[in-house]
Amino acid sequence: MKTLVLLFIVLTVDKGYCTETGDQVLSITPTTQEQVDIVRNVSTQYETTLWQPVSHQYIKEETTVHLFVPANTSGAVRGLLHKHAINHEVLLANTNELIEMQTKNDSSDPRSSSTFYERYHTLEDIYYWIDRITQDNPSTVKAILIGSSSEKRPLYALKLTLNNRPNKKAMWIDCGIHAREWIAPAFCLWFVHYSLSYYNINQDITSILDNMDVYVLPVMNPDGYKYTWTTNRMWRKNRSVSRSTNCFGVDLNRNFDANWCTEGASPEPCSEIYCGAFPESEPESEAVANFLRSHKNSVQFYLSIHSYSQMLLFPYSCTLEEAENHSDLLEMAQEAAQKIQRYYRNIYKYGAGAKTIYLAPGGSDDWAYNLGIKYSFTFELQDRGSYGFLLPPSQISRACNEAMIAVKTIALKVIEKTQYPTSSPRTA
Ligand code: 0X9
Ligand code: ZN
Repeated sequence: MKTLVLLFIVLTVDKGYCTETGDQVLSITPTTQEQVDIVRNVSTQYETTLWQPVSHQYIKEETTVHLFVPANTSGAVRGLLHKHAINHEVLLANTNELIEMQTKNDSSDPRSSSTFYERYHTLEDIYYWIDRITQDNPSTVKAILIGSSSEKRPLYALKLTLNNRPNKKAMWIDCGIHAREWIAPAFCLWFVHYSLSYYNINQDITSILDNMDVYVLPVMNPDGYKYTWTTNRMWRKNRSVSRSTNCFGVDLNRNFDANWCTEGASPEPCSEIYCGAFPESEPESEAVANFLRSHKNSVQFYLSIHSYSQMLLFPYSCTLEEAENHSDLLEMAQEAAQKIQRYYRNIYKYGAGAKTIYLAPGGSDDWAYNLGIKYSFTFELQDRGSYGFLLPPSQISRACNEAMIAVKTIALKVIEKTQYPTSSPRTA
């Protein structure tokens, strides 16, 4: 009898109909146009969230889709995929466990302070961290209030000034435009900590900070980030209220004035890639744009941190045309990707956004580029879909270290090209 029961469980689990599954992520590969249409329908008509691609219109033949499926719809969705013989497998069997791992913050752990940067943090913790880091480093770290979110939370950018040379140039890094990409804010915190800890110890970061101030916006979309901790871990957009529908949120990376709302963005408020009512309609994107407009003479390098898929992208994403300094940008991204591969044995794709992933207008990188910040990049950090947005805390240090290598490589190149055109940057 026991063996029979066991056999039944194994069979049902194997067929994917086990009723005790939690929320899942499925990896689905449609091979015909008919299957593409079915997967599109599944992703729009059931309570699911597309992880990859970001919106149903990008689903195409022979390209793998990562679809988050809550436990209550899993039976129906998997039944449909079976019925139409659409290739699929369970990528993550129980996302609830992974979410628990990401949100567990055991402050009774005696090692907790040393592992602060290897954990994810709530929005409140990040605001508290901003307070602490500015108080503890009054001569080197300043918090600048650049605006507020649609729910009126403050947007603080940190300014790191490790060296008081006159007329210093600067670089900008923002993290967390997309709420569910938690590794991004974790990277911004990591970057600040690394800069303060390794200035005058690591030659590359010393050279960068001697030649540039750094503006770091740790959470560009605080309302969305808060929402991912409290209500829906899969939320992407900000949380602004739409007048015409019951849907919330604008995709802040479609809200900038760079071929705004053309192909690759949506005018529908319910879409994950909703471009908003007009360019910079959202206070978060407006705040960043205003800040960069008023600092465009000093900021030489713009960087926006996202996840996942391991890519180093540069303009353009809003058109298939090449940027005027395309070969420079390509060379820099290639060098950064090669270093990641050499030191961490990890592969990053690189290239112009539109050709490397998809046309996606209204992004901050293209807008910053058109403003005159000629070294403009978007990094998509780890991983390539093993855990996706639910990257375990144990992977934070590797993900951040490899991103640090890329940032350092590109920042040094920017300094070399713009400040010391014929030699390499001076070190301290
Ligand atoms: O689609 C995006 O906004 C980014 N990918 S993500 O999966 N993190 O959503 C890519 C942004 C590339 N740059 C622009 N679209 N401008
Ligand atoms: Zn993103």
